[in-house]
Amino acid sequence: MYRGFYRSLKSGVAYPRFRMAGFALIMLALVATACAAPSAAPAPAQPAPAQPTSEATPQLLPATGTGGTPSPTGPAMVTIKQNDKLGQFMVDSKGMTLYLYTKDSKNTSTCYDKCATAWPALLTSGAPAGGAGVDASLLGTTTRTDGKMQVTYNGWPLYYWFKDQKAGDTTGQLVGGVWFVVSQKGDKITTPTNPTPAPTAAAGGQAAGQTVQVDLKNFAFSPKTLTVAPGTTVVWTNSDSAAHTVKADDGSFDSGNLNQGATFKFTFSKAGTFAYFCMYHGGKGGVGMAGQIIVK
Ligand SMILES: [Cu+2]
Repeated sequence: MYRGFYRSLKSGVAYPRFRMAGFALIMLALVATACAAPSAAPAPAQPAPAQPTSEATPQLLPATGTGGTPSPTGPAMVTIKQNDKLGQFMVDSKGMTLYLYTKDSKNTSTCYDKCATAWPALLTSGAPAGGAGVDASLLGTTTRTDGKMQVTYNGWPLYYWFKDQKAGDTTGQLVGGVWFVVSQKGDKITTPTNPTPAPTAAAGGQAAGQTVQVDLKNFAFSPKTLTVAPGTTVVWTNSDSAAHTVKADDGSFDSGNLNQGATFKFTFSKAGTFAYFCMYHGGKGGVGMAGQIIVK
């Protein structure tokens, strides 16, 4: 539903660039004043007008400047956004996705020069603030080599990705196998982002041969019920720090132990309803941590 919204928004916007520049400034001012009111789910319509064209550059992003040496505009604000592919992940006050770099060490950025041009640091000029869902005790800062303060979460320095153009974009996910969106707990989210969005469970059945994702998060399967076409491969990814399993009630599949970040795949070739559960936190018949795949 978000995707459809963005699509219609994109095709409907055709302002001349000089008008957009003024509009973008007004939007930045409006959004800046709204920073004091944390929101768990920024409205997609709010940040989108600031980057309406495919020519949008990182310079339009909040708190960033040119050449990877952005200037902080005040205390940074981070909050949580959700989509059905990645679950809940960290964004800035305008809904722009934030990333961690697995080559960084705790509280120390190793991303400078060209790296910092592609991945502008989330800078702050004061203690960063956390919106709804953010664990404020995990927020911190690290000083970059130019003396600027970068926001950290769970020790990970946070970055933007220059190719993200609007709120909700997560095109930096898995770039180089070292950049990840950041979970509420401050860990990398390992769920793949498909370049072409697959239809969601809410949109009805899937085309055969497709792959769909189920997240194991907060001791639940998300989505809990998924309807797919025969031939669909379901990929379960454990985003919790606790181990889980994916075990069919009828025994037709069993992942065994899945630690954090581990995945399990199963291709459903026959029609039917396949109930499954986590053997540590659920049971047969939909007890506790359980879900079902409806194949039709
Ligand atoms: Cu479990």
